[in-house]
Amino acid sequence: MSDLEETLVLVKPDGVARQLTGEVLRRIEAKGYEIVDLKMVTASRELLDSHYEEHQGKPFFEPLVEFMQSGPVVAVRVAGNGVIQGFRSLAGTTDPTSAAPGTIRGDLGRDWGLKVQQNLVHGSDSPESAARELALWFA
Ligand code: RTP
Ligand code: MG
Repeated sequence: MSDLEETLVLVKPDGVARQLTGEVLRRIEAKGYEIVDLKMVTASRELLDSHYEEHQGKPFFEPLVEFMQSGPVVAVRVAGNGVIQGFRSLAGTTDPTSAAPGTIRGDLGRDWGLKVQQNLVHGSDSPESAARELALWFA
């Protein structure tokens, strides 16, 4: 049975700065997902306000948006069967401290003195989010 989806993956500024873009892309491709489109972006405040609209008003919103503007991010359109939840499985849980070994955040995330937002990657969390986010980042 085919469940072909597209999702938005972001390599966040910490991932780009730590030169882990290739490692993230390697894991996506090794799983069998297809990289359909890719670009490096320095995100505007407006883009990030829209991207993270579900988190507006939360205590971590401002630090998160500031962090996401601290350097370029790599935006990736990824296709594959069940890729929306599948990439989230590859990424691991939000906090790298507790993310499982074998995941991007579990293997590569660091927790000495770093904030939870510095968790290397973003992946859309539903078909609705994926469609909305892909339209924002690949307008
Ligand atoms: P993402 O959206 O980046 O794929 O990650 P996620 O679904 O696992 O996490 P989400 O709840 O959507 O939160 C978005 C990003 O906000 C930062 N965050 N900080 N308590 C905190 O300080 C906190 N909680 C979340 C993380 O960067 C998270 O990825
Ligand atoms: Mg999320």
